[in-house]
Amino acid sequence: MSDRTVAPNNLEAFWMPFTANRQFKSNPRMFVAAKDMHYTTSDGRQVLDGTAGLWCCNAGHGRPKIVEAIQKQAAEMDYAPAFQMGHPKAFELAARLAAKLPKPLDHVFFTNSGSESVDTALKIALAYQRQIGQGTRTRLIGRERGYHGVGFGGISVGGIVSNRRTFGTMLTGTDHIRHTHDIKRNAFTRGEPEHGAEFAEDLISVINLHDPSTIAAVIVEPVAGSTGVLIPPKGYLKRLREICDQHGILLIFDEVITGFGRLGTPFATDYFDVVPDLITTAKGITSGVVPMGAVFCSSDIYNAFMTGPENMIELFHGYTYSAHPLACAAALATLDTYEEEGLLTRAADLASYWEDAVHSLKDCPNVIDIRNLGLIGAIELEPIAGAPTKRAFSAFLDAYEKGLLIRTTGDIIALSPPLIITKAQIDEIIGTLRDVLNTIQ
Ligand code: PXG
Repeated sequence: MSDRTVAPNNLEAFWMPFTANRQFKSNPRMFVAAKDMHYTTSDGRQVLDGTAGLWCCNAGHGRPKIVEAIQKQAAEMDYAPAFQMGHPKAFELAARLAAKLPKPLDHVFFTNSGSESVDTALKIALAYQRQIGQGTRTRLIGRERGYHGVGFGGISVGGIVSNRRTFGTMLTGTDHIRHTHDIKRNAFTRGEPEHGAEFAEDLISVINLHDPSTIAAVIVEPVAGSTGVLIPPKGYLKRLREICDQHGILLIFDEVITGFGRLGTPFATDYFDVVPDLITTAKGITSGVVPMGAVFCSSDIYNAFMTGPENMIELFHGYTYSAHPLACAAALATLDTYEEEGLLTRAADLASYWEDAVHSLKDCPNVIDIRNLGLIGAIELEPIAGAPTKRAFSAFLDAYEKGLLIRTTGDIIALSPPLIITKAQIDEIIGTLRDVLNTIQ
């Protein structure tokens, strides 16, 4: 047995994130290696990755170009100060990303995670409004069931109750519009639901309540991921854009999940043909290999800060590891891999096969809804009375035993495989899931 396959004896010290620690530690599940579409467990089993890690390993695992780039970068230059110094790969990466963005988005601010991207975008929005003489615009609007990471900014505009309940009063001056989930009217819709564009009108109520002159920005996930995959109703995002335009409010798309090919276009903004003022990303930017995030904005926003004495810092914000050399090397190699293999649009080729596959689970026990878009799928289960989340978690455990990694939230199973998946592997995911749904209580 090689040292990498040895499971540790002592699991106590590590306080695991978003995990039932005691349950995990009494029956641990360990991955020790990963290649292409599969993980290897510590007991030597292969597990098919139905979730691209946590929605991040879009190019699959152990991709040679990315591995080589990191190795080379670590040997060449480990770190360069992020403030008042630069290194070439940061500029090269920003330019390559800018070239992929819809106009007028063309500037990039680097972070290390989705949570940091969200905080960065919210702060840029507030500072920008002030910069253009709209300093009364201090409110930030999010949406119920929204997930924008776990920083105080992100949980304040976020709408997942368990992520907020225990953390005090958070940011003041936030408000929320309703989520768009409407299972009564839209159950088993393929792709974008017909019903619910009118939920966008909530924004008008919030604007009227607070007065537009107090609102800086609205942030939404184009497709809500973490909460269990809520696809926006037809026309909804366009309507949000119109309302923001009418009232001088910035629109932020949180594309931490939808960015980098998940919907079959480079970004969700391309898919829905709605261009926000700011986009937050992370995850797929390096295919999950090195932590990195980025916020995209327009020259208008960037240039609004490029005033005052030239020796002055324009935005008092940034991270020690913004544009870390290892992350930049990984991201450049990831973009190469995406481009060489056409991965940023590959989900479009697979989308209808994927849609038929996930919807074929409709008649399995306890399935109350199935949703899909691009290479995202969700299967919503009827909760066990008095024991919410238990049914889906049993599915997660059973799937893992049967060699498939899925993700569950509440009683919803979410699927988001690496974009390199084959049709045979899609069939395998669905076959295993059918077996799981027929097995669990
Ligand atoms: N915004 C969105 C839309 C996200 O999905 C974040 C921000 C925060 O990113 P970081 O890198 O700070 O975690 C996310 C993260 C899940 C799951 O299973 C989703 C996320 C993270 C972990 C699990 O749905 N999304």
